[in-house]
Amino acid sequence: GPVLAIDQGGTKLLCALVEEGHVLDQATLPTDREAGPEAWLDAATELAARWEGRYDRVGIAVTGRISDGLWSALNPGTLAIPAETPYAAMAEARLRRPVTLANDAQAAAWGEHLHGAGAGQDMIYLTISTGIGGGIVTGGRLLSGRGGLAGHAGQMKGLTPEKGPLEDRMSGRWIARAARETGHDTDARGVFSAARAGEGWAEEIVSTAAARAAALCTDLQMLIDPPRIVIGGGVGLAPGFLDRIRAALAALPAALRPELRAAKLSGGAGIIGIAELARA
Ligand code: ADP
Ligand code: BMX
Repeated sequence: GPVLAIDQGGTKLLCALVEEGHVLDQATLPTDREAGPEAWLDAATELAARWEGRYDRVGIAVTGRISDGLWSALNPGTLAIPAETPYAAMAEARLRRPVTLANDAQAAAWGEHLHGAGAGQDMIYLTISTGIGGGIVTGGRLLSGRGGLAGHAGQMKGLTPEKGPLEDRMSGRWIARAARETGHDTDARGVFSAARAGEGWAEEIVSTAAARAAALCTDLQMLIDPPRIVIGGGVGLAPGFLDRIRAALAALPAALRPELRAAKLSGGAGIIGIAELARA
């Protein structure tokens, strides 16, 4: 039967009723970033009320690290989750159904693998959104790792750990911050539309983010060498962004060049993936 699927991101909450890879109905709310886990669960419960009686399982995909049903932030700037929040137990008590909890990008990787651009092959999924998250599927298995870290590409620091995680230099939050630093008070969406309108400051920010995302993709290709890297997230799927990443990679020899695909489930990858994980 249908699964109640919840995707709690740093910017938005998406809830849906999902059956066998299909979204039957969905509803969304902006994330109240200051509110905390109880209030985020309140918001999800409120959205889910319209489907009461229609599901017997719940899947929750969240930004942040999941280990043994406990939820923690790696980057509190993406969302400030208190350390080791017992979210699976909290959600089970509230929704009175078995709850499966996983990282959002890992869940989305699984969704794209089964029903989207992953085409059932080995793949890396990269979401470029509030932060940057990732998921790895290899040999038909979704990797979660020892304690939930597997795929956290945005948390890598490369050779400049003092500058913080890579996502703080190319995510949606970075784009908004870079805009503020040039005197433009807008979010990533605003920066993309200014770039389309030909504004130089915005063009510069978008192309910097794309060049950095391209470098991250080449590193991931070296690590796993997957047949494809699937790109999702509000920034990743913004018009023109994938083409810019591809352009930045065009000069690479074919053996080193990542094969990039846009997430076929677009914003629904997380809810479809977590619904599948909850059914298993
Ligand atoms: P979440 O991080 O909550 O999962 P999203 O995947 O929608 O949510 O990512 C949110 C980020 O994507 C924000 O920084 C937002 O400004 C940006 N974003 C959303 N839509 C667009 C768009 N059409 N163009 C550019 N940026 C976008
Ligand atoms: C990261 C990290 C990841 C997450 C990724 C994308 C936290 C709170 N989140 O900073 O676990 O997968 O962001 O999350 O440490 P999104 O909200 O941008 O989709």
